[in-house]
Amino acid sequence: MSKKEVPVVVLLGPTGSGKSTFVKNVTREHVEIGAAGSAKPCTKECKTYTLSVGGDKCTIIDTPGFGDSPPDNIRALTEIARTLQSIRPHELTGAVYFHRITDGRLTGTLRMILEIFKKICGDGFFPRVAFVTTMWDIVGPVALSRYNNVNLELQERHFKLAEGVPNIFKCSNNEASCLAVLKYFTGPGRKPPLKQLLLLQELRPGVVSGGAVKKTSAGKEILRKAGGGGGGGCVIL
Ligand SMILES: Nc1nc2c(ncn2[C@@H]2O[C@H](COP(=O)(O)OP(=O)(O)OP(=O)(O)O)[C@@H](O)[C@H]2O)c(=O)[nH]1
Ligand SMILES: [Mg+2]
Repeated sequence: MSKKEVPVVVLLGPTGSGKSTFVKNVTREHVEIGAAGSAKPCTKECKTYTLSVGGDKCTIIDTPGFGDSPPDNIRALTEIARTLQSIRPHELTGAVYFHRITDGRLTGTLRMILEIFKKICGDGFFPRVAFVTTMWDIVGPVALSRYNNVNLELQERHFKLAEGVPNIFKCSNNEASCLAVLKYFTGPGRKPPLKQLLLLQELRPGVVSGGAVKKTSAGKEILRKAGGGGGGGCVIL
């Protein structure tokens, strides 16, 4: 990547995990945020923001979250695939996966969503993946050591996709903790991914249809599960 090209980082994860809140914290723009405590998906379309991270430009992409409804998940994956296809492959520098620390360990749907994420990325992209646990600002002193243990366990058991990567960040709903994540992807030490995202390798260039997305590894992962749900619920903050 030349110096002039701006690294692009895609934000992915379960609905309500704090992707849009992260965007709001680093851009200070008006961003649609889900209602507190609501399980309904909020962000429906990908949105791109370019900002300065310690003097370096960085582009981030907010995406629709995943939940327990396969049709909604296929729709989200199709939207993500369409957006990512429009980026030059070598500019897509990293992916961030979000998890609410207050949700604790990865069980059920949360476990499945991590598997979808891994299939979106593929092994060749794992060294450029970072994990963010959110909601640390509401963890009180009594629960802190319990959640620190959960964080460590997540890192050891689920988030260690590549060796030697300091890839887990705690975010406390403020600018500094969120910018620290993006610094991982910017600056002179930044490295391009070894390979393009698996999702993009598996799709032919051109118009991305839901049918094509269902045949990708991530699409197949979504279709392995049955479920229902959906809806909306945004407020502007
Ligand atoms: N206190 C606190 N609240 C947070 C944090 N991150 C997210 N929230 C709240 O959690 C709710 C959902 O956050 P969003 O940022 O909309 O989540 P999202 O991942 O963008 O969700 P989708 O767009 O549905 O995929 C909102 O009410 C946020 O205010 C955090 O770190 N701390
Ligand atoms: Mg959102």
